[in-house]
Amino acid sequence: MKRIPSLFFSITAAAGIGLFGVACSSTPEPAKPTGQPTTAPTPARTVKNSGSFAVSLKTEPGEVKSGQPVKLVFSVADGAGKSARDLDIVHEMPMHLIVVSEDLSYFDHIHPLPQADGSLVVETTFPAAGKYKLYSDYTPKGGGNQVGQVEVTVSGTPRERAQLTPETQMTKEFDGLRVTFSSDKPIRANEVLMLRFDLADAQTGKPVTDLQPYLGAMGHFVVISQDTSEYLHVHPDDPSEMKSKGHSHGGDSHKEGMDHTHAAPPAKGGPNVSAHTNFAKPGIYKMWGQFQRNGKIITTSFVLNVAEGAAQTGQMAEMKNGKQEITVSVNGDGYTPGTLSLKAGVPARIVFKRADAENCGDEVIFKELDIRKKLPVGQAVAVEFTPQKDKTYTFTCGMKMYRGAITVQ
Ligand SMILES: [Cu+2]
Repeated sequence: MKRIPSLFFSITAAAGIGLFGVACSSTPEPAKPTGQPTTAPTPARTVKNSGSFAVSLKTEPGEVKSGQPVKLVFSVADGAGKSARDLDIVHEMPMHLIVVSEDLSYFDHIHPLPQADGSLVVETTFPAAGKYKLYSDYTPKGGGNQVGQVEVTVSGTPRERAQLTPETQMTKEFDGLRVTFSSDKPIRANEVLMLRFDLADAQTGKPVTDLQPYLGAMGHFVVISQDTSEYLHVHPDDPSEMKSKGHSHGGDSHKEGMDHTHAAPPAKGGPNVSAHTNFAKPGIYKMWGQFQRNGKIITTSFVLNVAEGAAQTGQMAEMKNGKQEITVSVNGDGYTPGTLSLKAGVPARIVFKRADAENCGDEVIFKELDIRKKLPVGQAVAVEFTPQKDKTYTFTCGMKMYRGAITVQ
């Protein structure tokens, strides 16, 4: 498996500025050998995002030890390196942070809160030594959704590495909740799939109808590839899903464990929750689903084996006014055609047409070209660039649910 270098920089635990201990001992202790090579300290761990923003992480204390609380301090900067403080409140929070261990056996979903100095802070405790991956999911005003990926190495007592084995049983029980996972078609890469979770009470076997919204949705799903390079955060298609608006978390007085209150009266949900997604590449993935019932968050998980997608031959472009041109239509099935074939060195014009509002393709992002365009319904929107030899370009919708690829000859 290959990591995507532009998305992911690995930085070891010796980085980070040790300021002062949080709730733990303030007596400086010599660092214990962790089996990890130590490197010269750098001011902070910085990662580039999929877009033009970057998030940096500083830990307090600098050395992160298993079983001991640590403060995670995030700072977001725009392409020019300027602090970007104005983050949209998405699902009631300015930043969602997903923490997983390298073997994907440990999962946490927490929320760094804005401080007076513009940073976002959350306290956490890593349960065991080893490497962890942190995904910071946030949306700077007008900048679109960003995911920063950073690795943290934790010293202390290690834990045995867990095997990631695809499920053979698609019904599992978690905290009194019996969850049956299914999909509308075989799980293959590069296809828009509907993932469905049927929920029953483990004790009575009765379908659950008293699901409560959690952070403005009936469920939150996070999907991560075995190599941790691919990250997806999806939400249910549920029409009763509540929109969070203006739920500000400004100021620095917020404490960990704050109550996520909802302005609207809670709607009841269940017994099934479904969401659409699209796996970029084949392989093993772990998927976590979070639901709320009786005020308690229940985290469920399934390990999936995503098969190779059907072989796709690229649609050839046609020459028009000295440019190679292709029209791509956007609808509930994604992009048609989904694979385009272009000639190197010839200016290309790709025209997107979004048929209706019944799909999430309201913007198109060309990651490699750093191009992001809104696709108003019924309007033709052109993306122009000159493809380079032997390159592959990809395009996705804002939520990365729809994916397209361009091969260059
Ligand atoms: Cu969250």
